[in-house]
Amino acid sequence: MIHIDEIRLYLLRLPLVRFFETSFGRTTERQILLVEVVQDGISGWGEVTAGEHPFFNEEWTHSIWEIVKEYVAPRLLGKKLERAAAVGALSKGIRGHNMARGGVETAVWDLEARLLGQPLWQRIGGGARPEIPCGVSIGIQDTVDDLLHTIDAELRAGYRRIKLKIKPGWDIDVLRAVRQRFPDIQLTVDANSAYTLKDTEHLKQVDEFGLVYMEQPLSHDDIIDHATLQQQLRTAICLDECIRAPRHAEQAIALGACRVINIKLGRVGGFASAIAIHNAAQAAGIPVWCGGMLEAGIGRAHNIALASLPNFVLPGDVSASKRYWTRDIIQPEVTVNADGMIALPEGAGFGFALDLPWIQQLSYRRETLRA
Ligand code: OSB
Ligand code: MG
Repeated sequence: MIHIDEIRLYLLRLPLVRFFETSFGRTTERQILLVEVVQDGISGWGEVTAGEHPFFNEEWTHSIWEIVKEYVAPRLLGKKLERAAAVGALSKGIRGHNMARGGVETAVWDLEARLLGQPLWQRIGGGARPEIPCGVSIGIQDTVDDLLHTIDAELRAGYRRIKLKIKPGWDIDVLRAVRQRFPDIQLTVDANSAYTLKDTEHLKQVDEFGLVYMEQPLSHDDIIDHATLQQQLRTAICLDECIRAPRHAEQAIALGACRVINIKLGRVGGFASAIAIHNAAQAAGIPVWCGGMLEAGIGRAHNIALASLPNFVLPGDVSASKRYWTRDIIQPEVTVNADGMIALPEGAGFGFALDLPWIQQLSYRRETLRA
């Protein structure tokens, strides 16, 4: 039985080892919001995956804080629940704000697994494979030369697929240069909604590069336009931003708007929703992979558990801690072996220890919420 006595929020400032640039902007430092849920002195932890600005979706660090405090926490505190899977339904009346809800929901899943002494990956029905295949997402660089060097280094580190961020002005010519240098690698691109259907002829040029898929070329909220574009492309479309709930996955699949889905815990509101999307895609023969939001260790560990479900057959964006941080907030840090795989951890819950002194040192805003 789950009954959360206390929810503690922590806001951390954590500089990235190197800037990360997408079509909607450059990030040099993350604001990481952690959620600790406490029951009888035992803690479960979640990490909110929202960005520092409402540019990926409508959420951002400070909207999360308010939504959790005013709406999500009051609906959970003092309630008795059979299972972590029931947390999502408590905040159903809140429209949108999936990342706020997901930060809390994933913390309760971690708590439940710890209370049962079970690894989180086992708790969610994962463990389909002992290690998960990893790719990297490489941001827009200052020069094509920088990009080629970065790709070379990531391939040497063992990563199994390379995803390039693209935008108008950093797309076809860049792809041509990359393919010339690396003709055989598993390659994908992600536009984060930088194009419209007016760019159809331009986008059709990606067909010559043998990409595994092109991620979210069109508007963040438009499944129908993606269906129109998919009909005119040989390259598979992978949806990210558009898929916020199982219903969106079902609709996108039915409309032929994508042939691949990127699942992110925060974007879909937590594990229950992520598992349902995974299952719907699996039933339709659509492969999925686990996306990333530049997470610190807790979010990264949750992603590792998720990516162990059977239909996560494509390498995802979950990679080693050291690509992001000089010192992560968990121990050991997430590492990737020479074959580009991350081993599932053995411990209970998300399976890594927290570096609590480091978390305390990094956090500059804290609040405890009680029933
Ligand atoms: O669209 O997948 C995306 C990072 C921030 C916001 C959106 C996205 C990304 C990434 C990075 O691609 C994935 C990662 O390395 O965590
Ligand atoms: Mg994406």
